[in-house]
Amino acid sequence: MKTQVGIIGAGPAGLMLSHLLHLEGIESVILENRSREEIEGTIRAGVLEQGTVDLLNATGVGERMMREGHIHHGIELQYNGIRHRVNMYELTEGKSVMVYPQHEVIKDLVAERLGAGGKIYFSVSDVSLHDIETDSPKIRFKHDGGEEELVCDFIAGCDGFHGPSRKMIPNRTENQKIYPFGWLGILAKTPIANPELIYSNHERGFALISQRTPEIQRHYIQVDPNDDIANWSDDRIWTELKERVETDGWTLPDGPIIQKNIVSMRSFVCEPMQHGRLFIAGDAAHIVPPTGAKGLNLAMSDVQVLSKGIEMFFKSGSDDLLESYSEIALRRIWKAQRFSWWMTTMLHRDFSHTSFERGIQISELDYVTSSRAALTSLSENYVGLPLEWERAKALQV
Ligand code: FAS
Ligand code: PHB
Repeated sequence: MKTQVGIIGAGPAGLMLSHLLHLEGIESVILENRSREEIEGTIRAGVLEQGTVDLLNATGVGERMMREGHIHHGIELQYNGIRHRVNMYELTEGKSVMVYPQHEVIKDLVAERLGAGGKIYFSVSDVSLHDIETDSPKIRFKHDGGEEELVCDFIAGCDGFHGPSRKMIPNRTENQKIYPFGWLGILAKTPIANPELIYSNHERGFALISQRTPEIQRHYIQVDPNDDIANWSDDRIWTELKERVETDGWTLPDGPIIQKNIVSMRSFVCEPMQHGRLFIAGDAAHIVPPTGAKGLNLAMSDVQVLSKGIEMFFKSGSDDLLESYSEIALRRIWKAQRFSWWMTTMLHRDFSHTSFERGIQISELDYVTSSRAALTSLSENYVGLPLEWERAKALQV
């Protein structure tokens, strides 16, 4: 089997890359080790930056998002039982975010790819990468019980944090921070709790009130990352959520919890993000704690730079932009890492903090919610910083 770009992983990164390449007449094949139903049913991200919304619309896969998604012009920060609205729309001269579930984005991209004759092999196994330092790297895999080999010009590793691609980059640096807290996330059948997301720093720990549809809501509470979900009855979860977010005159609607799980939190960056003809993107190269809602959006910005580089290679034979892929992508990644780390440390309760450190944390919230400059900085990061094309231009590529 032969193609121009072999893509491992049908997450947001792999699917959007294949779609962008297709729009430039470049062929790709996606290899995914889970089934279509599984990837279209995985509950993960929920907030899309302005740039991701614009990308989905500009490439013709935004119609359902615009119909079913919710545009949010602000978020609310809460501490000491008081809520403070961040008017991102006003502070960024008209930018906002869209609440539209990741698995719906996946459904839209899979439908688009298959509808356009794109090749996605689901439920493959034993994926391995070979000859990545040559001009014809290969991916070997099993599918329908048969041994297959895909010969490519480039391999894009979009296989998430636990995939094989990153491990093929020799002499890489893995920068990591593990946080002493995790998130217990729920999906619940209740009406929308609040018109905008609420990020609450409470004595008992962080809480986030988010949403999905008019009938299904997504909420998170800070818990011990090693805790067992079996210790968390639905009643205990609602009691803790209400304790951390309710204010005078505002109560949190509860209801049946239809899904709950605990995730640990880390910051992770792999440098470089390429070796030979292998390029990695998305969670394969970096992980952010979800507090800044950046993971999915970073995957989308990585593949915009990568697809431009591949397009330039096939159209002009120049690999200048590809040579600088890591450098360009990492500039935006580190800025998103900084914002996600900052939001996480400002909003989560670190029970090892001294009273002085706790005082500093509360004063940080006090400063941020009372300074237009700080609110503008938070807003421009939350709605999404621009892609580093300037850097590409500076590199005359
Ligand atoms: P993905 O992990 O999504 O996709 C990788 C794909 O590769 C998967 O389909 C996997 O099955 C496949 N794969 C893996 N190994 C393979 C192999 N050996 N062979 C073939 N295929 C293989 N981000 C946000 O922006 N906003 C949020 O609100 C947000 N909330 C989150 C909440 C939670 C609880 C979590 C865990 C994450 C959240 N994220 C959020 C981050 C998340 O959305 C990721 O950043 C995003 O899925 C990254 O996309 P990909 O890089 O495509 O990786
Ligand atoms: C979500 O809706 O899943 C969500 C929203 C905002 C975050 C993280 C997750 O920061």
